[in-house]
Amino acid sequence: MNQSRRVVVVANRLPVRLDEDDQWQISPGGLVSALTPILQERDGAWVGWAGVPDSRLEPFSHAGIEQVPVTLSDAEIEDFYFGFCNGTLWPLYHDAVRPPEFHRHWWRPYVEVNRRFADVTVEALRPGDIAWVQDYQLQLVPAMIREKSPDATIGFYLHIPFPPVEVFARMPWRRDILHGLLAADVLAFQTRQSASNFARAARKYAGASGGGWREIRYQGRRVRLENAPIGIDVDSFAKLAHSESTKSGAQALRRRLGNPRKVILGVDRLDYTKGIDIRLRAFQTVLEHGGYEPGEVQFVQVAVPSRESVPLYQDMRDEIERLVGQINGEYARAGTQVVTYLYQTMPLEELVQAYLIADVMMVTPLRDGMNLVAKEYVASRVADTGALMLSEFAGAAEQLRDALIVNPHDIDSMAATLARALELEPEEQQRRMRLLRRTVRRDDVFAWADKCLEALGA
Ligand code: GDG
Repeated sequence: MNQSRRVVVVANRLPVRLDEDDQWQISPGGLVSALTPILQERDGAWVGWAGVPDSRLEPFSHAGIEQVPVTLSDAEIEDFYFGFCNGTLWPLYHDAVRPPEFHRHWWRPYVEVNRRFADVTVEALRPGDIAWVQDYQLQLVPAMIREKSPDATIGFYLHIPFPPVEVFARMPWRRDILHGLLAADVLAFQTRQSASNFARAARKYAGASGGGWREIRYQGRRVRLENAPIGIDVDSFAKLAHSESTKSGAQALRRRLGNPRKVILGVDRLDYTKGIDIRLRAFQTVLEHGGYEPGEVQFVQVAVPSRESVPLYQDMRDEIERLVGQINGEYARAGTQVVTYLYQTMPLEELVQAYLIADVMMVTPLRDGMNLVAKEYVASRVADTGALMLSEFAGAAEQLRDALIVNPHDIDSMAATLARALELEPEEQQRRMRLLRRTVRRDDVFAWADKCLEALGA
């Protein structure tokens, strides 16, 4: 195996963005921190949009990586990104928890933008390179690269779920999408379930053959399917959790909340897939049942602003804020809230402070590719205390079997599990957290990148 094959990552966004002083800065996040050392070592490149409309930028080098910008116009951001990606694909792939919209005037820009990403990638590829395409925004790119570079090694990773074939069936352009993906040599998914959903769809709607889900044949080629759950940079969370400044910040945060006996935490992008509203209703049900004095228990919800121009997201925000007001109106006392709601992005250190004070972490999406917040909470709980409530519909549930697994559609059972989690015995907390921490550490983001790249012969 050639150890030094160059890797060209192709993703919707570049790993860098312009700050207020017009300087390029690395965008923080697990994917970027996992891939940066790999690309640096292999003299790799990253193809993506720079985050500024109509910016016609030449390739440049930053952090030892060749950055290859793709230009998107304002209209394309509207129709490709907010339209087809987030109005069609996002809800459809998350089990249609909201009705997906199908518009031909969104599909055409999706094809055009995918074509532009593929063309820029073909330019950047040298013989022997690996093109590694990321996520649902770029599903046509593998076939578009293959057309122009028939011998290229192409990988694709889907960060969100691939839906059951009965749901995927609604997609008017289902054959085009399957054809786009099946040009890859390796298609990797967050869960076994997603890989097997894809294999079924490929057989049913694209004429692919082969039993099982590990390998299928399409137009005379073999396509390998991988179950490769993404992880986090565990050490960076553990290090922050051990640091004195994080620990004292966490104590201060708990004091600011009025030193409640129990803290429950939710951290999500504000998205209708994350089940924030149902989680609040479960908390409300626990309060209705009594047993907690005002000030004894606090629910902290961090909701990171996301896709704010999309009406479905505005509706969700209104609904959540109405519920927060209703619960506080009924159960708070002057000076003591029961729900602290933060519609903002926190610095990472403050996020870890929040993880450190959370006796119960509620991760209850209706559907989620993986959910990294669940793993970050576990990695931060270095004292082996606390309880993780995890939706059975998060990809993470295939791995984190020692969490308290819940059905996020069942408010009463969630309330019962929340009541149990709040009073979980210390030995039980420790037993579960140790096992969870072992799993999260073993399957970290570096193991994930190795698995994907090894499958590609990197
Ligand atoms: C997609 C898939 C899949 C959140 N609030 C703050 C903050 N965050 C960070 C978390 C975490 C990330 O955002 C969220 O990642 P998730 O995995 O939970 O969810 P998505 O954004 O929907 O991600 C998902 C993921 O891709 C990776 O493949 O797991 O299923 O939907 O890292 O820490 N970070 C900071 N402040 C905040 O307030 N600094």
